[in-house]
Amino acid sequence: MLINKPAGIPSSEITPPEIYRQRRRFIREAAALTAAGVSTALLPAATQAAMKFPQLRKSRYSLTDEQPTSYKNITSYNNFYEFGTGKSDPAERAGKLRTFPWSVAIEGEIKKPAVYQLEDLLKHHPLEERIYRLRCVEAWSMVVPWVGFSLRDVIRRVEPTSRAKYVQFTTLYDPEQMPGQRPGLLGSGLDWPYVEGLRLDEAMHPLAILAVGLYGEVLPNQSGAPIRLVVPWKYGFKSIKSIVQIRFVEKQPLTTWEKANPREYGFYSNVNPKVDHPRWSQATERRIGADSLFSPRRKTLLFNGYADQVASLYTGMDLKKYF
Ligand SMILES: Nc1nc2c(c(=O)[nH]1)N[C@H]1C(S)=C(S)[C@@H](COP(=O)(O)O)O[C@H]1N2
Ligand SMILES: [Mo]
Repeated sequence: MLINKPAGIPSSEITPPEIYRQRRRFIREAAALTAAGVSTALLPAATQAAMKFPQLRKSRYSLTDEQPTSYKNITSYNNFYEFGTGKSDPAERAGKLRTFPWSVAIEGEIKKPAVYQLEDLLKHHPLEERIYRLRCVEAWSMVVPWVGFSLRDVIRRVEPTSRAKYVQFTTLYDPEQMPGQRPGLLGSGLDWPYVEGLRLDEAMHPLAILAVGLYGEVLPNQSGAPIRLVVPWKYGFKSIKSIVQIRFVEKQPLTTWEKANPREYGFYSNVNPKVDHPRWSQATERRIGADSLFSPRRKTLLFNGYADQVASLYTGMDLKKYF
């Protein structure tokens, strides 16, 4: 699936540093082009090919055989309130976000706090393709072939102390680049920057990933470039985009959506057909691109279908209380 091998080099001879240098080059190219406002669709095929990840391994954690949603749908129907609340706003407005250079401050209750360059994370953590369902709290869903690496490996590398109980993630705050963060017409009423959080054991679950691409290509800005979280058993809003800080903390972080409306959005936000949103049912969903207004609605599954893998994280917890 859109996996590109550099011409003339058999896979067996590609060494890890070579792959790393290639990734670095095309991420820089892609970033420079998007920063210049160039639509990648207009670029010569050779340049487009350079933006694809070579040598992606298939993950054993792609647990669905459902048809992936089209690239077009995944990248034109988005939630990214930093660029407006409309579904087409992110694709229309995020193009100029500068995603290179990019660093992520990893800090708090860990032994190795540092500001990590994105390239450094890519160098240390091999990428793979993970096909996951994504279920939005608004009762629609998609199937996305992400490119990413496991969050767990990053956490192990920074060595949490015994006081680390939660992980807090923060999106870039830059009203100049993100019009939705300015007071005014695009205002969503959210408090910026966007903050999300996971319990440390949730963050350590092998299904939780940091994604840097989709469909074998560098993430387009509207999808959360250059690095975003993907937690497939939770509602989409937990999967925070364009991350600049990962902080290990003792107390449960106050997330953006809880702050905005604690009655409607809880910290856990596990996909659960039996716990309705106060204003609508969560029992069913519509698959973007596949279902029409007349199609029968799909049943939403507990933990978005990942119950066999994640249910044990919540043994003994009242999921109606910890929603
Ligand atoms: N920073 C940030 N991250 C965000 C959001 C946002 O508005 N800002 N929206 C969330 C919501 S509600 C969803 S459903 C997913 C959507 O991801 P997608 O646009 O790649 O499908 O991103 C999540 N991450
Ligand atoms: Mo969402």
